[in-house]
Amino acid sequence: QVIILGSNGQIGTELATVLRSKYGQTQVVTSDIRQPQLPDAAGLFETIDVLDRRALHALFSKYRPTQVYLLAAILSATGEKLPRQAWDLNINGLLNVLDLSLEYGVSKVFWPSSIAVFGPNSPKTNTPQYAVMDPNTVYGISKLAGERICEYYHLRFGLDVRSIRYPGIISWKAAPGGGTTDYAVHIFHEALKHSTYNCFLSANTALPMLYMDDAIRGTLSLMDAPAEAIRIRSSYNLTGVSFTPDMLAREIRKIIPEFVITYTENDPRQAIADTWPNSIDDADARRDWGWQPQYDLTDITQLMIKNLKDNIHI
Ligand code: VAH
Repeated sequence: QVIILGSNGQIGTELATVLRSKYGQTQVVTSDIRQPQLPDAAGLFETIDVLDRRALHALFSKYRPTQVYLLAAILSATGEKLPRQAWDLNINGLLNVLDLSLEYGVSKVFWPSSIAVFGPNSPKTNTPQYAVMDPNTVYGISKLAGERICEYYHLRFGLDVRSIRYPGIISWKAAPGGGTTDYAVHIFHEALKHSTYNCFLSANTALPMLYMDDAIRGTLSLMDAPAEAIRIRSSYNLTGVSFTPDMLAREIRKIIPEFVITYTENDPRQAIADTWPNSIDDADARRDWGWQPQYDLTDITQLMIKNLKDNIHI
């Protein structure tokens, strides 16, 4: 069986659907710290706190998972409001899952890192797989430390743990929570509701982004690759397309001509975004396990507006 920890989140929600279609409805157990808003279709949901080691032990004992996806985390902006909780969840949650995965012989573990592992002195453009990494957010620091811990558990104990440095992820099914890149999701909701959006990042803040379908497909490609193909056990750089709020607004205006974007000053998320890369070099993922993004900015804009209109009844 497959267990997804943190299945209520932006990625977990969609990963659950795709993994259930791949492995079967009853083969995927979803779990999070609280019940999902919509009852779980397959009914295999467990309320669990990944910091509760005993409860996690009971979960692994009950389901004997062959794969575990750990998506429970506190993201960048929220992490700056709750630094100790972010470090605790992001690191001790990971350690609990890695230890139990070893104890129960889990064959594969997935853990998401982030381009937030790069910092103010990392190269900004086409940031390479290996670079100076001086993240100055608790989220980025915890993800950098987490990468080193994953690589250690692989090298020292032989655990097949695999990881991707996700850029900002854009999706319509589940709202993101507490991220810095989330402007690129909120903007679509606001554009459809009010034809205007007050953006918390400046017009020329370029960030690497990825459409959710690309992120999910990339994650499954990584997890399905033969172990010997995985040459990086910290975490793979990955990206789809880089753009600025101004570029995104122009793309939206091709569909909603009256759309107007305005910009707030001094939002704390600007300082976070300024430490992150503008674009990412993901050559290692392309070479090792055939990564290739499929959605560009035009595709993303068209799909977000269409799907939000058809499904969210804005
Ligand atoms: C965040 N969406 O904004 C996450 C992600 C690269 C950004 O890690 O914190």
